[in-house]
Amino acid sequence: MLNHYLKISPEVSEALTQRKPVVALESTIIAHGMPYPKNVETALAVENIVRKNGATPATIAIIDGKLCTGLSEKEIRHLGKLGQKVVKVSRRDIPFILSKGITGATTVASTMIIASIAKIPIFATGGIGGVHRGAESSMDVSADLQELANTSVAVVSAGAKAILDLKLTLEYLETFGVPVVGFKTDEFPAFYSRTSGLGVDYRIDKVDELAHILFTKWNLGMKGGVLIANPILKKDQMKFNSINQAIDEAILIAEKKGIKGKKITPFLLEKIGKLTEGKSLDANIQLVYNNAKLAAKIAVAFAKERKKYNF
Ligand code: PSU
Ligand code: MN
Repeated sequence: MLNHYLKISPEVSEALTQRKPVVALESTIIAHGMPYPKNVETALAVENIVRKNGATPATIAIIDGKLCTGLSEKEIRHLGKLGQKVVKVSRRDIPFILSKGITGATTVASTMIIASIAKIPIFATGGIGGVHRGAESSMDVSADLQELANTSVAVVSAGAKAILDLKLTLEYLETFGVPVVGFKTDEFPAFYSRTSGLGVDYRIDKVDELAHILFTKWNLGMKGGVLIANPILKKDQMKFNSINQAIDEAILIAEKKGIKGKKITPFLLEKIGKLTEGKSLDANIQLVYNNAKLAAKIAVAFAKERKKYNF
C-alpha cells in the first residue's frame, strides 16, 4: 500500500535491495535554507561526498504528490530554483501535499518519516529545528524534536543554531528520551561554532561504536531517533560573538516584522546570511559537507552491523 505513495530512484532502490549503505538528505535546506544557486551546488556536492565515502545518497522531497526518495539532478535544480515558493513540509503537511499531488520540500521531521518508510536509518542535515528562544510564551517548538522522539532514524547534525534556545532544546530531548551523542566532542555544538557551553549525553569517538549503539537501540525494539552532534571543523567555524550579534539582530528584525511559525527559520537564516556578508552561508555549507561525510561512514558501519547480526 505504501508503494503507492513512495517513489524510490533506481540508484537508491538498487542500494536498498542489496542492503548497501544509504544516507537520507533533506530538501528544506535546499529550498528554504540557502539561496539559489548555492543551494543547488551544495545539494549536488553533498550527494557526491556521500558517494565518495561509500554510501548512496537519497535526497528526499515530495514531488507531484509522491514521497520521492533519491532525486535526479534535474529535480534538485528545480527545487533549488523554486526556493521559498515550494511548500515547506513538516509532519502535519504530508497528507495535504500528497492529496493535492503537489511539490514540497521536506524538513528534518518529514524527511525522517519518509526515510523510515523507505527503510533508511541514517540521515544527514545541517542543523535540526528545536525550541525557539522565548518559547515560554510563543510555544514555538519544532516538530523535528517530536519526530526524533518517535521515528527510528539517526540524524547527524552540527547541533542546533543559537537562533534557538539550546538549553531548552536539550531538556526537551531528554524528556522524550532522545539520546544526544557528541561525535569526538563533550560539548553540544552550536552550528556555526564548535562550542555552546552545554554538554552532550555521551561522547563517542569511533564510528563503529556509534553504529553498534544504534543497532542495539533498535534491535531492542526501542523506537525513536538518536541525535548525533558533529561539530563544524575548526577551520570553518565562526567567532561565537560575531555570529551571535548577527543572530540577535536578525531575531529583533523578525520580532518587529511579526514573523512567526514556519516562516521564522528561513527568515532568520537569510537575514543572518546578509548580516555576516555571506560568511554564515559559507560555514553552513561546510558543516553540511562535514555531516554528510560522517553520516556516510556511519551508514557503512551500520550496514556491516546489520549483516553481522542478520538484522
Ligand atoms: N536549521 C538550519 N537550516 C535549515 C533548517 C534548520 O540550520 O534549513 C530547516 C530544517 O529543514 C529543519 C527546519 O527541519 O528548518 C525546522 O523548521 P521549523 O523550526 O519550522 O520546524
Ligand atoms: Mn516552529
